[in-house]
Amino acid sequence: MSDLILHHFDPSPFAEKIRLVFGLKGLAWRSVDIPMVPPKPDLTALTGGYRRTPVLQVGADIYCDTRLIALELERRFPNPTLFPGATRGLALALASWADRSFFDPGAALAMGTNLGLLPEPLLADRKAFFNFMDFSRLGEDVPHMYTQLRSQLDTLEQALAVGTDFLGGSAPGWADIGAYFPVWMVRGNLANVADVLAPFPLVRAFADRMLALGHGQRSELSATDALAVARAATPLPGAGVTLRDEVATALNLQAGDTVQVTPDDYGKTPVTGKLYSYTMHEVAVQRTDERAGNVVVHFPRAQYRVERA
Ligand SMILES: N[C@@H](CCC(=O)N[C@@H](CS)C(=O)NCC(=O)O)C(=O)O
Repeated sequence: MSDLILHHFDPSPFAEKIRLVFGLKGLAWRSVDIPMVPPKPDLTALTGGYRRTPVLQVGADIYCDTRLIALELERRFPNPTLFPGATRGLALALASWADRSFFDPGAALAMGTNLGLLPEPLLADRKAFFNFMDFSRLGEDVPHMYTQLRSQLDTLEQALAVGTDFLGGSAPGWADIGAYFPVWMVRGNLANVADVLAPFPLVRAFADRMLALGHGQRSELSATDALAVARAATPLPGAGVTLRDEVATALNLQAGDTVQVTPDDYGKTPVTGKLYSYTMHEVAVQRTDERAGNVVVHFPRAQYRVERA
């Protein structure tokens, strides 16, 4: 099987989710360090324009968004599972809480308390990118964001109060990774993190258990070599279009039509290609790039818009 290649940067909290999946599943992977701000020409040669972090590459298949990357890793490496104790549906649903309600105040605090330390290009980019943050009041909003973060930390504390090591019982899974990654972010970014976490002993112990999962076996790869891997590989056949009625009737499309796929929340850069797969949970487009060759770019179906290009 081709190598797993993660395109990411170390401080990325969303990438930390996937590094923890590698840890949980004990996987070896290649790490390509990508820039924190555009331009990201080597990444977008693979994705066709998608710029968010992280992106998983396996040969000539490119997987965007942590929600799809997790499912793809589960499909390829089912043991140990990301969904212990029949938590699959709940864990997938919980991602909306983790990625938005819990992550947002943590991200706003990480930015708001470190405003003076952030490089100007990063600040300028994120102002336009994080459309859910009000940058004009990031500094003055710090106390408010603490209240928001604390309320989510307490929600997690209550979930852990049943007394199990992890949310689904004795084994860690995707639900835990979602619940933990905002804690990982604030631990790394807030100077007063000991005070912030002090009222939540179960969260602190849980975070230590999550940290112990590690990141699997990581080795570095250059972006140029990752592009060469894509060029030399052939994309997997894919699932085809399993929801023909939905595609034909609701979207007025057919397999092979030129479409664009765009995140519906933030970082809304469309990716254009030929419709390759369309299932309940995934949409994929095939595209050709001078440096990456013939690639298939996969996205989650939920929270992405598919339309004729
Ligand atoms: N829904 C996406 C969100 C990813 C996301 O927001 N990642 C942040 C980094 S933690 C990002 O893309 N920042 C801007 C960038 O890297 O260019 C996912 O789950 O992968």
